[in-house]
Amino acid sequence: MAPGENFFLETGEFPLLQTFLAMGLELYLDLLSQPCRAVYIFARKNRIPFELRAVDLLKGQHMNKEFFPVSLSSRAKVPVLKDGDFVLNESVAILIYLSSKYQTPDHWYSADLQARARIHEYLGWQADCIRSVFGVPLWVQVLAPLIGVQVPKEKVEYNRTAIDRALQQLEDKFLRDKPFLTSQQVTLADLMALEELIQLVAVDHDLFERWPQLAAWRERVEAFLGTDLCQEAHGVVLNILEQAANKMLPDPPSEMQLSMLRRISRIP
Ligand SMILES: N[C@@H](CCC(=O)N[C@@H](CS)C(=O)NCC(=O)O)C(=O)O
Repeated sequence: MAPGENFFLETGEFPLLQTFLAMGLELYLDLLSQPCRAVYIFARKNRIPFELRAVDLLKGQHMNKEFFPVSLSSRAKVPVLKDGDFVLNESVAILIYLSSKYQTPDHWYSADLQARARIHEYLGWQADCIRSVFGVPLWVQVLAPLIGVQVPKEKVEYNRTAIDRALQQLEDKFLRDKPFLTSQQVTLADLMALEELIQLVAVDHDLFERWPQLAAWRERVEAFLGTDLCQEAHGVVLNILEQAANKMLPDPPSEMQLSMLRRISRIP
């Protein structure tokens, strides 16, 4: 292991260590989730020490008090940050908290008013135009079939159109002729966008071939983050088709199936 690489810990077998570290930073994450990967990569890249509390969504662990105390999130969603007694939901809030508390390099979340406003402009747009759209193909191809559901063709078509529209806007409205989405350097916007795009690539490996400008942007962001970190963080989701084909994904428990059905019914 390279020096400085051991800054996160899994402490399940060491209760004393667990108690000691409970005073420090804990991150409840499942790397299958886009916002969780953004938080994970940000903490790792910035060498922020944290205890990883892995929550396997497909096994319904976010609904199980043993893995995910109710006090952490009224909505049973990851990511969650716990810093001593302070509990924080929402990936963007978590990223901003970490960037301020650990004074990460300014380019991530610039102190410059207008540069910061551009990051929020992107994040607001992403919440409207990407968040509910880019995750759908994974539901169509992997998650819905896990519980025996097929998403209707019209919805799949509608989603495809919405994805293309959003990708075009990413290039035209945000990237334009800059190296990164909102500035000349990597920001929280690039990290959040990359993780949403990775969710698409997981089930459409050739996606970036059709979007060369975005492909070049992805290369720049990943080169900055580091290949090893990206491979580690993206490995789970990028292998999901293979795992599904080999029947290696868990059967979601019944309480999880209900919430999956609700999520599928919200696909427009
Ligand atoms: N807006 C939230 C979204 C969190 C979220 O939707 N998390 C999903 C995983 S991507 C989750 O925990 N889903 C579990 C469920 O809804 O049952 C954020 O950015 O943190």
